[in-house]
Amino acid sequence: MRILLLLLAAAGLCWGQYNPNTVPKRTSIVHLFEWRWQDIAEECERYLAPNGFGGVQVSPPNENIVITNPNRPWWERYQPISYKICTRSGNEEQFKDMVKRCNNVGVRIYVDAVVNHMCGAAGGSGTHSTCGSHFNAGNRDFPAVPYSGWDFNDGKCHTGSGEIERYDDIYQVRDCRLSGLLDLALEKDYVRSKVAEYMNHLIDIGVAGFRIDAAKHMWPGDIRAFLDKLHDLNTQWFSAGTKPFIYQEVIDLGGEPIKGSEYFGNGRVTEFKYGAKLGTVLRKWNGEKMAYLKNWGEGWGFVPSDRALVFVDNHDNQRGHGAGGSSILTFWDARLYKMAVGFMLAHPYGLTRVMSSYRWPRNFQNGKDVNDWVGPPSNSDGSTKAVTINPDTTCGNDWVCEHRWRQIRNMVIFRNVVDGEPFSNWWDNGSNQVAFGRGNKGFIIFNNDNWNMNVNVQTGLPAGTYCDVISGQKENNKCTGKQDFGTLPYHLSIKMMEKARVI
Ligand code: QV4
Ligand code: CA
Repeated sequence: MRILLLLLAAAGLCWGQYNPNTVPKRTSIVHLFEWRWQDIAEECERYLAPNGFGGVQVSPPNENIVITNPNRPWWERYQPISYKICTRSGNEEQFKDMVKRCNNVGVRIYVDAVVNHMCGAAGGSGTHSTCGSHFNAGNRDFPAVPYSGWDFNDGKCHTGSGEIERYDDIYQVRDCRLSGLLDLALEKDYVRSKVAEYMNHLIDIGVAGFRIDAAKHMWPGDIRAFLDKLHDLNTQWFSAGTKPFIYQEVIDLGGEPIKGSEYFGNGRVTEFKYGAKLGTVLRKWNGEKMAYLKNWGEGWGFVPSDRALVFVDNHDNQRGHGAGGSSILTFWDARLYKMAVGFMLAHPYGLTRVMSSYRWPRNFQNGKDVNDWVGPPSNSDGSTKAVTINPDTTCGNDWVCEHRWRQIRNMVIFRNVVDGEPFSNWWDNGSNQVAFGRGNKGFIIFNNDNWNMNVNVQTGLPAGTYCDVISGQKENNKCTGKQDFGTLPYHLSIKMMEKARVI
């Protein structure tokens, strides 16, 4: 066996980058968007570990530009100034404490790595940065890394503006500026080494993997080159030789020459078709209906399940950025959103990521939310507000905490319980009432028609009394929600041939 491993290693086949490195039977991750490190550490201990969450995607931890017009937008964190660990979420000590405390309770940390670019070309010069590092965007001067003019793609881009102008030209998508962001020359070993140095610093602290931001805008081979420079994970929490989990943000809704599959050699990819299609089906747009979900997954043209990172919405498309358009369901559409997340967590396809957001003052003008830039809940000095927990376990201070909604938390647990069980016993009424099981471990029923559901279905479960974990859960050996299957509220009602676990 050792010979084979040595051969694989020699061939640079550093496997394992598809594996989230979670502790066994923890099958979902949650994106705690814009949360402070100290709040994440507390959430790991008080909520995520006890409820079986596998890990947390955190916002970019590296120093970013400070933008004051508009006033501290969330997206300033996607404009790096250096790889120092200091942002509105906290400093390096707080980051280290979070990683240690979360790992110690078996909750992993995944870092959003913004390594395709630095700040916008019009970012100016000075020390308006979250760590006070000096920079001069005009001169491509980032002394805190250091990067200089030699380290950017200016000369390689052939568009008039220097920016990406067309997505059907694979060269400009990679070598020109995305929205004016200074594009790093990742074919250079020096740049690859600085990126790897940053990621290795995080790996040595104890992170379990990375979201590669704007991966579509980097050549797959360049990403591979810096990934090959990465350390194995910290053996304080991971077995020797464990590789960092990699999932790459590649928006591929079809229709462009760049495909997600080009990036499979590096790790998983984000499957944006998932949320876009599921939103269309649950909104019943374009004649879509839940009965069509019978072959959900690769049958709908998605990437292979073991290469997919899936989600209903993400931090971009929940506010009209990135991809997915108006079909995307978010916490603003609570009932359908719970149905969508419940379906995602019950279905075996892909590695599932739950979004956890903050509320902002949406203001639609001519169909566009002019407040899509608004940053996290913040104090008058611009610092991010703490995540407070209400007596009813919801969050205060305008943190939405979708991951704490009973239906979503319980479905995260459901996914852990049915992990490894086959998709089974599909039933549908040809419209929007569907049901399916996961082997003999779980069963779920949806009613998205606007009439009652009154059928007998095969669940595959052993006879018994089961708690409905959407309307409640099992507490002190009792069901706090429904347990018989008389007439449930129309969105979830069914008569069972046998006792089944209504989820
Ligand atoms: C604007 C113009 C430029 C002009 C520039 C001048 O568009 O043409 O040159 O001003 O300064 C912000 C502003 C944007 C501005 C840019 C540069 O919104 O108007 O350019 O800064 O100053 C996030 C936001 C962007 C934001 C960016 C940087 O979504 O609006 O741009 O952060 O602050 C594609 C990609 C995909 C990407 C998605 C949004 O394929 O990879 O667009 N998604 C990821 C992240 C996303 C982030 C980035 C990439 C960039 O998920 O959050 O963009 O890191 O689909
Ligand atoms: Ca690029």
